[in-house]
Amino acid sequence: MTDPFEPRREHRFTFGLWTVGNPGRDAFGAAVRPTLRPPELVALLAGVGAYGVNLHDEDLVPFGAPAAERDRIVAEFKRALDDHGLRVPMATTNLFSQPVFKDGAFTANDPAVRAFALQKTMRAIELGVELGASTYVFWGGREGVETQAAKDPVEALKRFRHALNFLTHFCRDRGYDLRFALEAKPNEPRADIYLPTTGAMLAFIETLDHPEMVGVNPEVAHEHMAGLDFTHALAQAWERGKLFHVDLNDQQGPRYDQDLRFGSANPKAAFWLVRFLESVGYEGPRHFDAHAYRTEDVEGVRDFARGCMRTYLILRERARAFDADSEVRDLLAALRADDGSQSDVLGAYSPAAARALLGRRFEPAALGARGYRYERLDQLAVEHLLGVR
Ligand code: GCO
Ligand code: MN
Ligand code: MN
Repeated sequence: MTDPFEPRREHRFTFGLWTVGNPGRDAFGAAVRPTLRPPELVALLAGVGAYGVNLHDEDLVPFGAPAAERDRIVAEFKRALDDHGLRVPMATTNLFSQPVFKDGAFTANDPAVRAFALQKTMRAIELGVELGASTYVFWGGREGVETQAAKDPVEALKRFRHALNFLTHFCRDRGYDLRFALEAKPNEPRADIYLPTTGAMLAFIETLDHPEMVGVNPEVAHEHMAGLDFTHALAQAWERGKLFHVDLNDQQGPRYDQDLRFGSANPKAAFWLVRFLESVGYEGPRHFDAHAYRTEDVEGVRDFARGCMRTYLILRERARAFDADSEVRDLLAALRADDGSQSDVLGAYSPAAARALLGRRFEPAALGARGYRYERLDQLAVEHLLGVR
């Protein structure tokens, strides 16, 4: 029998070069795994059933590499993609590793740093387009502060807006068919980062010159670091047609960004988010922005990557089983029951509807006495999740 949870190309799972390529370096210790070259990472991902690979400019081309070297590296990478049938759906810019970006990039106080950040991003966009990317991610990296003395927060927003406007105009001028996806994170590596949540990004997007080109890339860990519900972030983005990309991983509460294997820390939150993505018909890539435990060797990295994808597929199956369960269906039908008796006042506003509503008598005591059966419903979800139903 074929394994229904075996990841395959058609599932559209993607990983960043920086995720499976993470050699385990952290703030307290050195690398623990060999640094695999990008073509080797392409082979590794193809071997575990991924659909594509995403990258920062510097994951592929070292910072400051001369043009000839860049072209050689890109050609070799493209050959590896062709040989293994992998795509590059998303690309992004590293605007955080080099010392020049220690005060941020688009929001840095030094105008020369801001201009350099724009130039680096334009070149990285050219690289992404050359590799066939259709989504371009902007994660703020160091766009923040340790002290409010450092930057005027209103000015910082204006700078960030200027940069995004400049880059949308650049893409339109060049005829690039790219959509931008803004990724929020509340903190790390700066003490506080601007536009810290997906909701903040969504409000900001409406202030841009070309909001139609710009959506979001919510990340599980980042919303959880802010103590927020990830499915709500997804829903707000989806409802505005702004869910352009998603970063799947896991996180144990508000602490440093852990980038854990998808579903490994909060399987229940992962269950709800998979159910959401599948039920609304999200068609973008399912991107894993996570990395293997520092205890792992390269085989452990494969275990990690397979684990992310298998857990997604298992949760998808569990969510379908939950929604097909007749007891769940009955409970949900009862919750959604509507006898139409309020439809005259719950439609669009009109003076007549307002008059009708002001004159209506309600029975708040009776309404308040109702039990909603959410305990039973949630227990059913838990039992499906735990595999006993
Ligand atoms: C992080 C971020 C990054 C971004 C990546 C792509 O917390 O480090 O999640 O991994 O997703 O830079 O923009
Ligand atoms: Mn992250
Ligand atoms: Mn991310």
